[in-house]
Amino acid sequence: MYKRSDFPAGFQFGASTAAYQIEGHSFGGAGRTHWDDFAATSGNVVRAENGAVACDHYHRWEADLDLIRDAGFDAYRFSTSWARVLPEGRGAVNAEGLDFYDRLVDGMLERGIKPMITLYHWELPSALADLGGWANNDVAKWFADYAEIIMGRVGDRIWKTATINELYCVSVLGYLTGHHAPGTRNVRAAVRAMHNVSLAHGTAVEALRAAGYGDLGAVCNFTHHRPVDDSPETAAAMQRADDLDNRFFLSGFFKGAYPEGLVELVGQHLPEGWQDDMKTVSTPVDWLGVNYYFSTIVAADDGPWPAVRQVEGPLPKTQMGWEIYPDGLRHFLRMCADEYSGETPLYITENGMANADLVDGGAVADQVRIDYLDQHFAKARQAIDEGVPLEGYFVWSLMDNYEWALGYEKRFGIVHVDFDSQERTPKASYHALKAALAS
Ligand code: IFM
Repeated sequence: MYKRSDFPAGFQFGASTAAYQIEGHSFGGAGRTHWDDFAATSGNVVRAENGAVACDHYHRWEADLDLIRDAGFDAYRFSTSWARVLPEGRGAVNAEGLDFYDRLVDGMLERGIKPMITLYHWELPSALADLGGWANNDVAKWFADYAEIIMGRVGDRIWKTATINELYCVSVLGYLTGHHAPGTRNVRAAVRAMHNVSLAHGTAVEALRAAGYGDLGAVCNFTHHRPVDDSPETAAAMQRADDLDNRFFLSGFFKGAYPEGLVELVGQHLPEGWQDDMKTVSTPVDWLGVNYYFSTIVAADDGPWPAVRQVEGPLPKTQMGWEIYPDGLRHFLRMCADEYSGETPLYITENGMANADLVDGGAVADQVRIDYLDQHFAKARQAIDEGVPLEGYFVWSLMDNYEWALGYEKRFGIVHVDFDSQERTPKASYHALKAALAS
């Protein structure tokens, strides 16, 4: 396996998680979220599972931080829950929630782990969802206010700050496909949400910068596409898919404009005066996070925008059914640096795979994950050799957790979690990473 010593000095290795996926949202006075509502609606989530208990990290965080330290990770990418800090989304603060994140950050520092915070990883307070959530223009201000509150408490000890995780998933999966909360399927709401989530990112960066915080970043997810054939129809579908999946948010952040083709097709749904917001959307960031998992085959579809269909591909697949295509990681690192972010430092903020892992005799043999990680390390290293300013890699995820609409059965962790007993069992991949980071 690639080792720490195969990467430049100072390259940071870390593990990622997210609040709703691990904490246990029924503990500590957290407010209701749109994921609780989505999961309580028949047919949305496998077995209607929710994040009420999840990995019980709210009570087990010290042992979980020990696992991060013992693996030799430099940093921990965690997220704070908006609804835990502000149960109604605005107004009264839940002091217990702020105290929890305060202890958590101190716990990282005590263990020599750098805290990388993500301010929003999908648990919108239900009270704000009632007002239209990300489809409501006011969400940018609401989000920036929340960002200032949480940073006011822990920001003095944070290594790096990301605003919103995977703006694509927040807006497109939440409001176009309806696969994620709030489960809306409406093109107008979706396009508005895409803009509003971009504006919320920029508004928060401006507010935090003005308040004196630095090392502020954005985190985008990317999907690699291969054409089903070489027809002009497929080429056009590839462009629509790329604009929507990979370029919309990057273009907003780094060019202050959205892809022309996309604006031509659905720009009529953008909120009035959206052009005036683009200065805020593109307020400079100090780093960019790249989340990458898989590739897919794209074909043209007859339906309305984006008129794209995915075709089953031949490559080995993960438990999610996602095709493993390590060179996609290099592709997007190059695309970001060459076409958008330039010299801005990049971090791979998520990469990993789900596997149907089982504990056998106290061990979990996940060689397939070790291979996956190693192949992606090779591509990260290649990108650095090609000149990409890549400064770190975070594995998704530290431990098995709530995989959103797919409930608890998709296991992404390098640590196995028994969701009945909450027992943690480091997998072979955890031990392999530990050895790689020690050398
Ligand atoms: O579990 C998710 C995470 O919340 C966001 N990025 C992708 C992961 C795997 O689907």
